[in-house]
Amino acid sequence: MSGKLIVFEGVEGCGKTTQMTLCSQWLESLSVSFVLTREPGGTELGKHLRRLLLEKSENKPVGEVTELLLYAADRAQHIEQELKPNLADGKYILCDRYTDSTIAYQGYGRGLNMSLINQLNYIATGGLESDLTIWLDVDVEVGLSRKRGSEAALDRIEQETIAFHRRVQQGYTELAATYPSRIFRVDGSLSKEVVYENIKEILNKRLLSILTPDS
Ligand code: Z5A
Repeated sequence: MSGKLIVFEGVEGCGKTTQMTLCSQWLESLSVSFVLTREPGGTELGKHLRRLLLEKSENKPVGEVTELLLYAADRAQHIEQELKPNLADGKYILCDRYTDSTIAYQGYGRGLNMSLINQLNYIATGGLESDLTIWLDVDVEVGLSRKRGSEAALDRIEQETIAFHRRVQQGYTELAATYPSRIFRVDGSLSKEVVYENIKEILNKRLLSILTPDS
């Protein structure tokens, strides 16, 4: 596979969507062939799974293991239908969330068995790791207040307790310390413009320098 898988991770409201849009405009200006995608919901089947996973359903709560299996199912479909073919075509893939989200949310957040999560991640991905993961690090309160200040209603996971989101944040902190050559921390509390410049610098240094030696 000759493309590159670039993943954006972080707690709610950390700015993934904003930065992925800016990065896609940058790649376009460099004539780099890319696709934008996300988990959950990067395929037709995944869109149904995303709705089931995120809609609020007070009367029919989603069980924790069920939730884990649905994220794994979404990922397995995403890999086969989107990620593998586009990587084989040599495309850069900008992906909103991937396996580290499951470790952070279902592992650290929900406290599910980490070895089960790792096994499921492996089954779903066949071992396909990101080439580079940008972790947008913002305080949980900052991210949630950005979301609560926006028009959109909070979904099922956003409505979890602050303690849950803090455990998720702890998960990202430990993942970044464990995989320093794959996960790059970017301070997401800075202005959108500064965050974008910092991400560009990382991408340029790590992935794009061959394509764009002068940029
Ligand atoms: N999940 C899981 O549990 N397990 C898994 O395996 C996977 C996912 C794959 C959906 O994710 C949920 O799925 C998620 C984890 C769970 N939990 N929830 N909910 P999602 O990525 O689709 O949803 P999200 O995490 O809530 O992301 P988001 O809503 O798309 O937010 P974002 O993309 O990180 O942020 P944004 O839309 O770019 O920005 C949010 C607001 O902040 C917006 O008004 C911006 O204008 C503003 N913003 C952005 N950057 C800045 C800066 N730098 N300064 C000030 N304001 C800013």
